[in-house]
Amino acid sequence: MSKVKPTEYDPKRHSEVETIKVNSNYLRGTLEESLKAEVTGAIADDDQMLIKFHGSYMQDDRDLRAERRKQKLEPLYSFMIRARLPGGVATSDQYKVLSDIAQQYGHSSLRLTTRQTFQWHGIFKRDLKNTIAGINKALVDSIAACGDVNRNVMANPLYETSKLQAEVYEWSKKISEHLLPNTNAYHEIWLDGEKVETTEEPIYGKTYLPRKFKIAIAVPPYNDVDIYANDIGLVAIAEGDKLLGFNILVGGGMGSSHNDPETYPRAATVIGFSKPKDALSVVENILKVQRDYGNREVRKLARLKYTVDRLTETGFKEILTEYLGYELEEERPFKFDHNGDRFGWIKTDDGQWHLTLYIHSGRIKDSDESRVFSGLRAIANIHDGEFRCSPNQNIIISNVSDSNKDKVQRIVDEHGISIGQTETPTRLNSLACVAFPTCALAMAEAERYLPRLMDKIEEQLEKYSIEDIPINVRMTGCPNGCARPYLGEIGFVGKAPGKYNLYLGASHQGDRVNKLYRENINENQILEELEPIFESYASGRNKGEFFGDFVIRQGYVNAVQSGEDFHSKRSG
Ligand code: SRM
Ligand code: SF4
Repeated sequence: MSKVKPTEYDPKRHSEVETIKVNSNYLRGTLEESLKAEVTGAIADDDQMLIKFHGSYMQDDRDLRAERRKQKLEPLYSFMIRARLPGGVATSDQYKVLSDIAQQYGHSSLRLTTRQTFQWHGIFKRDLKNTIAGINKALVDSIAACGDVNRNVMANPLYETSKLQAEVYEWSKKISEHLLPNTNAYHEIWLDGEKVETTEEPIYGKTYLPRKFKIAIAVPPYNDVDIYANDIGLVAIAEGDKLLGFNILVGGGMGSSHNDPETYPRAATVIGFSKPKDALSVVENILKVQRDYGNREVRKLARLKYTVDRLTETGFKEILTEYLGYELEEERPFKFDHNGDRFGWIKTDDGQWHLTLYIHSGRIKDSDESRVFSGLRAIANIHDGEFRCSPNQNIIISNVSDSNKDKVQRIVDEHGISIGQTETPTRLNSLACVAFPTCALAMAEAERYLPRLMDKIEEQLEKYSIEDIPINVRMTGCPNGCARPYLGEIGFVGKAPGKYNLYLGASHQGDRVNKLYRENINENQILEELEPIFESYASGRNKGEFFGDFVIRQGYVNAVQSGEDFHSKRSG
């Protein structure tokens, strides 16, 4: 195994993005000048890369591209802003501000993301600074929500033992804060902070990480954070309410490119156990191994999952041991039985109520069917607890007192918001990424299309009387995997407008990725392919057997254990 660090900055070998980072004066670039340029709604090319570290992406409205081109206008540029919200928690007062900002600058719409936070879309350049400053006034920021750094740290939003939950939530904040970049650029550019020269980035260095980096914490048996999709996963090991430590997982990730065997989704693997007192250092050192050994030449191969596979798991652990100065302890037994949200009211052991609402495709906005945007804002007016984002694009009204419970329920009813009692479990377990019109990388629709496809899939499930069995369905508009489609028992990945690759066979608990079953098919073909499988599942499943396991037992696809398996010829 080569222990040569490939990542000391070398402009001849390294990708252009590395040079942009090095030359950026710690993420400042020419962002201030770009914001002032009134002739265009865009910002300079290098700044488009750097602004990601500040939690924003430049985008354009793809629905309008052709028309604007015809009119010889530049594309309708605007910006997406993503909040950093460890564990997905916002107080009711914070939510009021975040919602009001969406009303003022973001078309009265908020996006609940698959990593437990809020996004605003369609912010024009002239409003960008006010918007980011406004978010910060609510004591929420967007630092490092995107870019080649550690992103929003996820943690289970809710389970019955409130003490353990509170502790794990604190860990998500601690890890997120610990891994924030040191540069003052964000405060200077967006908050008119004093200009302070940055002399070093103690954890990251001048080139930050080779690629984005993601961390999640899960408390078994709930895998609602999709722990296996993260660069680092921490699985809390507890005795009752007492946290004993964390099993450490590395190398999860979803992104891949169509027909490119070098790229693949990978479920993270367990490499050991850490006591709470060492956990921050373990996380920091894994990140540093990735910083020093990750691929800085080819961005598509730069995620930790490829570093782990290149070094081998044993090799990776050897280097980590060197960095830590000791070996991780043996992993402890754990079991997940659940991946997804639990809807409706639950009461925690401290006597507080929590209501998980089902938000169609994760979009908070008013429509003919339900007035989700207005309803949540009205709840914020009377609620003094929290709004918790789930990792599955839903929202939890959390810490509601007995006396407020009926009032909250009344607002929910008046605004036609779903509490997940009338939908099939399969619809409740479905996820779709944003895709069109804002995502620059979308090849097909997702958020706007999945609900319609689900209507038809539900008809089939009902026809074979399997509508009460939860099947995880995930759809993305491209193979980057933002709704974690490769962890779907049924995954749809956009190939072209109206065309999807159909993947089958992820585990229901979310620890095995799926495999390509049919390529480039339209809606009719999707339904034709799925119906006989549903029919056979209805009559041939074993007791308690989940759909993802059934399709493997029946040979529709092989189980995927590695990147190689993902691309090898399927059976069936
Ligand atoms: Fe993602 C890029 C949206 C979760 C893997 N993702 C993008 C961009 C920024 C497109 C771009 O680069 O121009 C999308 C912006 C669309 C828009 O208009 O908002 C985008 N990703 C999202 C969100 C909003 C999807 C959603 O509907 O909720 C999610 C925001 C999460 C957050 O709050 O931080 C989102 N993205 C994910 C996840 C899921 C997760 O992290 O659990 C993944 C798969 C896990 C992983 O990282 O491997 C994911 N996004 C990607 C990738 C592929 C990365 C790779 O390793 O190859 C890209 C493309 C890239 O980085 O080059 C990408
Ligand atoms: Fe865009 Fe692709 Fe991510 Fe969907 S999966 S949001 S289409 S990058």
